[in-house]
Amino acid sequence: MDEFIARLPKAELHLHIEGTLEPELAFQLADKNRMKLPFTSVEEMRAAFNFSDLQSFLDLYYASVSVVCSEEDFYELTLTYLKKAASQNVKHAEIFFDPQTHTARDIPMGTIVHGISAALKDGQSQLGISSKLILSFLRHLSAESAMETLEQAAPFRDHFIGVGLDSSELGHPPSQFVKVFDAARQQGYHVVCHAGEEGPPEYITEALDLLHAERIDHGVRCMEDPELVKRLAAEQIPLTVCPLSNVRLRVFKTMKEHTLKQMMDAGLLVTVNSDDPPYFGGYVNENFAAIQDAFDLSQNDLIKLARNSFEASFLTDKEKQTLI
Ligand code: ES4
Ligand code: ZN
Repeated sequence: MDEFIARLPKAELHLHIEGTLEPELAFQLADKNRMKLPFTSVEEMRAAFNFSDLQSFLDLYYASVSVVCSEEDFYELTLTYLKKAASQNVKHAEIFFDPQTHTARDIPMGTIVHGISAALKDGQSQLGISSKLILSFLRHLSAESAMETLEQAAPFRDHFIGVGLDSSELGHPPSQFVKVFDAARQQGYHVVCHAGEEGPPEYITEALDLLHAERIDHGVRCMEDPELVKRLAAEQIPLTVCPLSNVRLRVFKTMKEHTLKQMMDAGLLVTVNSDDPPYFGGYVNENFAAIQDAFDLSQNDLIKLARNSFEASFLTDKEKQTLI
Protein backbone atom coordinates (compact mmCIF):
# COMPACT_ATOMS: atom_id res chain seq x y z
CA MET A 1 0.00 0.00 0.00
CA ASP A 2 2.88 2.41 0.75
CA GLU A 3 4.11 1.86 -2.81
CA PHE A 4 0.62 2.54 -4.14
CA ILE A 5 0.34 5.76 -2.09
CA ALA A 6 3.78 6.91 -3.22
CA ARG A 7 2.86 6.43 -6.87
CA LEU A 8 -0.52 8.25 -6.68
CA PRO A 9 -0.41 11.72 -8.23
CA LYS A 10 -1.60 14.12 -5.53
CA ALA A 11 -2.32 17.79 -4.92
CA GLU A 12 -1.55 19.35 -1.55
CA LEU A 13 -4.01 22.09 -0.59
CA HIS A 14 -3.29 22.74 3.08
CA LEU A 15 0.34 23.44 3.80
CA HIS A 16 1.89 26.35 5.72
CA ILE A 17 5.28 27.19 4.29
CA GLU A 18 6.45 28.42 7.71
CA GLY A 19 5.43 25.03 9.06
CA THR A 20 7.79 23.15 6.72
CA LEU A 21 10.92 24.31 8.55
CA GLU A 22 12.84 21.16 9.46
CA PRO A 23 15.01 21.48 12.61
CA GLU A 24 18.19 20.91 10.53
CA LEU A 25 17.42 23.93 8.33
CA ALA A 26 16.32 25.95 11.37
CA PHE A 27 19.76 25.47 12.98
CA GLN A 28 21.55 26.18 9.69
CA LEU A 29 19.66 29.47 9.29
CA ALA A 30 20.10 30.39 12.97
CA ASP A 31 23.90 29.94 12.58
CA LYS A 32 23.99 31.92 9.37
CA ASN A 33 21.88 34.77 10.75
CA ARG A 34 23.66 34.69 14.15
CA MET A 35 20.42 34.04 15.97
CA LYS A 36 19.49 31.74 18.81
CA LEU A 37 16.78 29.09 18.76
CA PRO A 38 15.27 28.13 22.12
CA PHE A 39 16.95 24.69 21.77
CA THR A 40 20.56 23.51 21.92
CA SER A 41 20.28 20.81 19.25
CA VAL A 42 18.20 19.37 16.41
CA GLU A 43 17.33 16.43 18.67
CA GLU A 44 16.18 18.70 21.49
CA MET A 45 14.04 20.68 19.04
CA ARG A 46 12.42 17.54 17.63
CA ALA A 47 11.75 16.28 21.14
CA ALA A 48 9.73 19.45 21.78
CA PHE A 49 7.27 18.51 19.01
CA ASN A 50 4.86 17.12 21.55
CA PHE A 51 1.83 19.34 21.74
CA SER A 52 -1.20 19.57 24.00
CA ASP A 53 -3.34 21.72 21.69
CA LEU A 54 -3.19 24.18 18.78
CA GLN A 55 -1.78 27.04 20.86
CA SER A 56 1.12 25.01 22.27
CA PHE A 57 2.11 24.22 18.68
CA LEU A 58 1.67 27.78 17.42
CA ASP A 59 3.95 29.16 20.16
CA LEU A 60 6.77 26.93 18.92
CA TYR A 61 5.96 27.48 15.22
CA TYR A 62 6.20 31.29 15.54
CA ALA A 63 9.39 31.11 17.62
CA SER A 64 11.13 28.74 15.18
CA VAL A 65 10.37 30.64 12.00
CA SER A 66 12.06 33.76 13.39
CA VAL A 67 15.37 32.43 11.98
CA VAL A 68 14.00 32.78 8.41
CA CYS A 69 15.00 36.34 7.50
CA SER A 70 16.29 37.09 4.01
CA GLU A 71 14.83 36.54 0.56
CA GLU A 72 17.34 33.68 0.17
CA ASP A 73 16.07 32.11 3.42
CA PHE A 74 12.46 32.17 2.18
CA TYR A 75 13.67 30.72 -1.11
CA GLU A 76 15.52 27.89 0.58
CA LEU A 77 12.62 27.08 2.92
CA THR A 78 10.24 26.89 -0.02
CA LEU A 79 12.47 24.98 -2.42
CA THR A 80 13.27 22.43 0.31
CA TYR A 81 9.54 21.77 0.75
CA LEU A 82 8.95 21.53 -3.02
CA LYS A 83 11.73 18.96 -3.41
CA LYS A 84 10.17 16.83 -0.69
CA ALA A 85 6.68 17.23 -2.16
CA ALA A 86 7.88 16.37 -5.68
CA SER A 87 9.61 13.25 -4.29
CA GLN A 88 6.20 12.17 -2.94
CA ASN A 89 4.53 12.63 -6.32
CA VAL A 90 2.74 15.84 -5.34
CA LYS A 91 1.99 17.40 -8.72
CA HIS A 92 0.45 20.62 -7.43
CA ALA A 93 0.62 22.53 -4.14
CA GLU A 94 -1.46 25.48 -2.88
CA ILE A 95 0.72 26.95 -0.19
CA PHE A 96 -0.14 29.30 2.69
CA PHE A 97 2.18 32.01 3.89
CA ASP A 98 1.60 34.14 7.00
CA PRO A 99 3.08 37.58 6.15
CA GLN A 100 2.20 39.12 9.53
CA THR A 101 4.58 36.70 11.27
CA HIS A 102 7.39 38.33 9.32
CA THR A 103 6.29 41.94 8.82
CA ALA A 104 5.93 42.12 12.64
CA ARG A 105 9.72 41.62 12.82
CA ASP A 106 10.33 44.24 10.13
CA ILE A 107 10.80 41.93 7.17
CA PRO A 108 9.36 43.69 4.10
CA MET A 109 6.45 42.05 2.25
CA GLY A 110 8.58 42.08 -0.93
CA THR A 111 11.35 40.00 0.69
CA ILE A 112 8.86 37.34 1.75
CA VAL A 113 6.89 37.18 -1.49
CA HIS A 114 9.90 37.35 -3.81
CA GLY A 115 11.78 34.64 -1.93
CA ILE A 116 8.84 32.23 -1.91
CA SER A 117 7.77 33.07 -5.44
CA ALA A 118 11.25 32.54 -6.93
CA ALA A 119 11.30 29.05 -5.40
CA LEU A 120 7.82 28.27 -6.78
CA LYS A 121 9.04 29.26 -10.23
CA ASP A 122 12.13 27.05 -9.93
CA GLY A 123 9.95 24.26 -8.53
CA GLN A 124 7.95 24.36 -11.73
CA SER A 125 10.94 24.53 -14.08
CA GLN A 126 13.34 22.20 -12.22
CA LEU A 127 11.01 19.76 -10.45
CA GLY A 128 7.88 19.94 -12.60
CA ILE A 129 5.71 20.78 -9.61
CA SER A 130 2.93 23.29 -10.12
CA SER A 131 2.01 25.63 -7.27
CA LYS A 132 0.00 28.63 -6.13
CA LEU A 133 0.35 30.89 -3.12
CA ILE A 134 -2.38 31.86 -0.60
CA LEU A 135 -1.90 34.77 1.78
CA SER A 136 -3.23 33.86 5.21
CA PHE A 137 -4.20 36.40 7.87
CA LEU A 138 -3.49 35.66 11.53
CA ARG A 139 -6.81 35.63 13.36
CA HIS A 140 -5.25 36.28 16.79
CA LEU A 141 -4.34 39.73 15.43
CA SER A 142 -6.91 42.43 14.68
CA ALA A 143 -9.10 42.84 11.61
CA GLU A 144 -7.30 46.18 11.06
CA SER A 145 -3.96 44.41 10.94
CA ALA A 146 -5.39 41.97 8.36
CA MET A 147 -6.62 44.89 6.22
CA GLU A 148 -3.23 46.59 6.47
CA THR A 149 -1.61 43.33 5.36
CA LEU A 150 -3.88 43.08 2.32
CA GLU A 151 -2.90 46.64 1.41
CA GLN A 152 0.82 45.88 1.85
CA ALA A 153 0.41 42.88 -0.44
CA ALA A 154 -1.31 44.84 -3.22
CA PRO A 155 1.93 45.54 -5.16
CA PHE A 156 2.53 41.75 -5.26
CA ARG A 157 -0.95 40.71 -6.27
CA ASP A 158 0.20 38.64 -9.24
CA HIS A 159 2.12 36.41 -6.86
CA PHE A 160 -0.84 34.98 -4.96
CA ILE A 161 -4.28 33.71 -5.88
CA GLY A 162 -6.21 33.78 -2.64
CA VAL A 163 -6.53 34.67 1.01
CA GLY A 164 -7.05 32.50 4.08
CA LEU A 165 -7.42 32.78 7.84
CA ASP A 166 -5.34 30.77 10.31
CA SER A 167 -3.75 30.72 13.80
CA SER A 168 -5.61 30.43 17.15
CA GLU A 169 -9.20 29.63 16.27
CA LEU A 170 -11.16 29.71 19.56
CA GLY A 171 -12.38 33.22 20.38
CA HIS A 172 -11.49 34.49 16.89
CA PRO A 173 -14.53 33.69 14.72
CA PRO A 174 -14.64 34.41 10.98
CA SER A 175 -17.30 37.09 11.62
CA GLN A 176 -14.54 39.41 12.87
CA PHE A 177 -12.93 39.46 9.42
CA VAL A 178 -15.85 40.19 7.08
CA LYS A 179 -14.49 43.54 5.86
CA VAL A 180 -11.07 42.33 4.81
CA PHE A 181 -12.49 39.24 3.10
CA ASP A 182 -15.04 41.41 1.25
CA ALA A 183 -12.17 43.60 0.05
CA ALA A 184 -10.11 40.57 -1.01
CA ARG A 185 -13.04 39.07 -2.95
CA GLN A 186 -13.64 42.37 -4.70
CA GLN A 187 -10.00 42.29 -5.76
CA GLY A 188 -10.57 38.89 -7.34
CA TYR A 189 -8.90 36.63 -4.79
CA HIS A 190 -10.06 33.14 -3.96
CA VAL A 191 -11.18 32.72 -0.35
CA VAL A 192 -10.47 29.85 2.03
CA CYS A 193 -10.68 29.72 5.83
CA HIS A 194 -9.48 27.52 8.68
CA ALA A 195 -12.63 26.60 10.58
CA GLY A 196 -13.86 23.70 12.71
CA GLU A 197 -10.38 22.52 13.74
CA GLU A 198 -10.66 23.49 17.42
CA GLY A 199 -13.56 25.87 16.84
CA PRO A 200 -17.25 24.89 16.79
CA PRO A 201 -19.33 24.04 13.69
CA GLU A 202 -20.78 27.59 13.79
CA TYR A 203 -17.39 28.92 12.69
CA ILE A 204 -17.67 26.79 9.53
CA THR A 205 -21.09 28.27 8.80
CA GLU A 206 -19.70 31.78 9.37
CA ALA A 207 -16.79 31.07 7.03
CA LEU A 208 -19.26 30.02 4.32
CA ASP A 209 -21.98 32.64 4.81
CA LEU A 210 -19.98 35.66 5.96
CA LEU A 211 -16.56 35.22 4.32
CA HIS A 212 -17.87 33.26 1.32
CA ALA A 213 -15.12 30.69 1.71
CA GLU A 214 -14.81 28.38 -1.29
CA ARG A 215 -12.96 25.77 0.75
CA ILE A 216 -12.76 25.00 4.48
CA ASP A 217 -9.39 24.17 6.02
CA HIS A 218 -9.77 21.28 8.50
CA GLY A 219 -13.56 21.48 9.03
CA VAL A 220 -13.53 18.22 10.98
CA ARG A 221 -15.88 19.49 13.70
CA CYS A 222 -18.67 19.74 11.10
CA MET A 223 -19.50 16.18 12.13
CA GLU A 224 -21.09 17.55 15.32
CA ASP A 225 -23.83 19.20 13.22
CA PRO A 226 -25.75 16.85 10.89
CA GLU A 227 -27.48 19.75 9.09
CA LEU A 228 -24.11 21.31 8.32
CA VAL A 229 -22.80 17.97 7.04
CA LYS A 230 -25.79 17.75 4.69
CA ARG A 231 -25.08 21.25 3.41
CA LEU A 232 -21.35 20.67 2.92
CA ALA A 233 -22.14 17.46 1.03
CA ALA A 234 -24.88 19.05 -1.11
CA GLU A 235 -22.70 22.02 -2.05
CA GLN A 236 -19.58 19.84 -2.33
CA ILE A 237 -17.53 22.33 -0.31
CA PRO A 238 -14.00 20.94 -0.16
CA LEU A 239 -12.53 20.22 3.28
CA THR A 240 -8.74 20.15 3.53
CA VAL A 241 -8.27 17.61 6.31
CA CYS A 242 -4.88 17.10 7.97
CA PRO A 243 -5.01 13.76 9.84
CA LEU A 244 -1.57 13.71 11.52
CA SER A 245 -2.01 17.36 12.54
CA ASN A 246 -5.38 16.60 14.12
CA VAL A 247 -3.97 13.75 16.18
CA ARG A 248 -0.80 15.62 17.21
CA LEU A 249 -2.86 18.66 18.27
CA ARG A 250 -5.28 16.35 20.10
CA VAL A 251 -8.36 17.21 18.09
CA PHE A 252 -8.71 13.40 18.10
CA LYS A 253 -6.99 11.20 20.70
CA THR A 254 -5.91 8.56 18.21
CA MET A 255 -6.03 8.13 14.43
CA LYS A 256 -8.67 5.42 14.82
CA GLU A 257 -10.92 8.02 16.47
CA HIS A 258 -10.48 10.46 13.57
CA THR A 259 -13.76 11.01 11.68
CA LEU A 260 -12.16 11.03 8.20
CA LYS A 261 -13.83 7.81 7.03
CA GLN A 262 -17.22 8.93 8.36
CA MET A 263 -16.72 12.20 6.49
CA MET A 264 -16.03 10.33 3.26
CA ASP A 265 -19.04 8.08 3.83
CA ALA A 266 -21.23 11.17 4.37
CA GLY A 267 -20.39 12.26 0.82
CA LEU A 268 -18.11 15.15 1.82
CA LEU A 269 -15.41 16.35 -0.56
CA VAL A 270 -12.49 15.38 1.68
CA THR A 271 -8.83 15.92 0.83
CA VAL A 272 -5.74 14.76 2.75
CA ASN A 273 -2.97 17.24 3.54
CA SER A 274 0.05 17.70 5.79
CA ASP A 275 -0.40 21.22 7.37
CA ASP A 276 3.03 21.58 9.09
CA PRO A 277 4.79 18.31 8.24
CA PRO A 278 7.96 18.22 10.41
CA TYR A 279 5.96 19.26 13.47
CA PHE A 280 3.26 16.63 13.00
CA GLY A 281 5.35 13.68 11.88
CA GLY A 282 4.90 13.49 8.15
CA TYR A 283 4.35 14.84 4.68
CA VAL A 284 1.39 13.97 2.51
CA ASN A 285 2.31 10.31 1.89
CA GLU A 286 2.71 9.69 5.63
CA ASN A 287 -0.74 11.20 6.13
CA PHE A 288 -2.20 8.86 3.51
CA ALA A 289 -0.40 5.89 5.07
CA ALA A 290 -1.67 6.75 8.57
CA ILE A 291 -5.33 6.89 7.49
CA GLN A 292 -5.01 3.83 5.27
CA ASP A 293 -3.73 1.89 8.25
CA ALA A 294 -6.29 3.27 10.74
CA PHE A 295 -9.34 2.69 8.51
CA ASP A 296 -8.10 -0.12 6.29
CA LEU A 297 -8.83 2.06 3.24
CA SER A 298 -8.96 0.38 -0.16
CA GLN A 299 -7.00 1.45 -3.22
CA ASN A 300 -10.24 2.94 -4.54
CA ASP A 301 -10.65 5.05 -1.38
CA LEU A 302 -7.11 6.37 -1.83
CA ILE A 303 -7.70 7.10 -5.51
CA LYS A 304 -10.88 8.97 -4.57
CA LEU A 305 -8.99 11.11 -2.01
CA ALA A 306 -6.24 11.88 -4.52
CA ARG A 307 -8.81 12.77 -7.20
CA ASN A 308 -10.61 15.00 -4.70
CA SER A 309 -7.38 16.92 -4.13
CA PHE A 310 -7.25 17.99 -7.80
CA GLU A 311 -11.00 18.54 -7.92
CA ALA A 312 -10.83 20.84 -4.85
CA SER A 313 -7.84 22.81 -6.16
CA PHE A 314 -7.99 26.21 -7.81
CA LEU A 315 -6.51 24.79 -11.02
CA THR A 316 -8.53 25.30 -14.19
CA ASP A 317 -9.99 22.20 -15.83
CA LYS A 318 -7.35 22.46 -18.51
CA GLU A 319 -4.52 22.66 -15.96
CA LYS A 320 -5.98 19.63 -14.14
CA GLN A 321 -5.94 17.57 -17.33
CA THR A 322 -2.24 18.22 -17.86
CA LEU A 323 -1.40 17.15 -14.29
CA ILE A 324 -3.42 13.99 -13.67
C1 ES4 B 1 -1.85 25.93 11.73
CL1 ES4 B 1 -2.59 23.41 12.33
C2 ES4 B 1 -2.87 25.11 12.17
N1 ES4 B 1 -4.04 25.62 12.57
C3 ES4 B 1 -4.22 26.94 12.51
N2 ES4 B 1 -3.29 27.78 12.08
C4 ES4 B 1 -2.12 27.29 11.69
N3 ES4 B 1 -1.02 27.89 11.22
C5 ES4 B 1 -0.09 26.96 10.99
N4 ES4 B 1 -0.59 25.75 11.29
ZN1 ZN C 1 -3.44 24.84 8.77
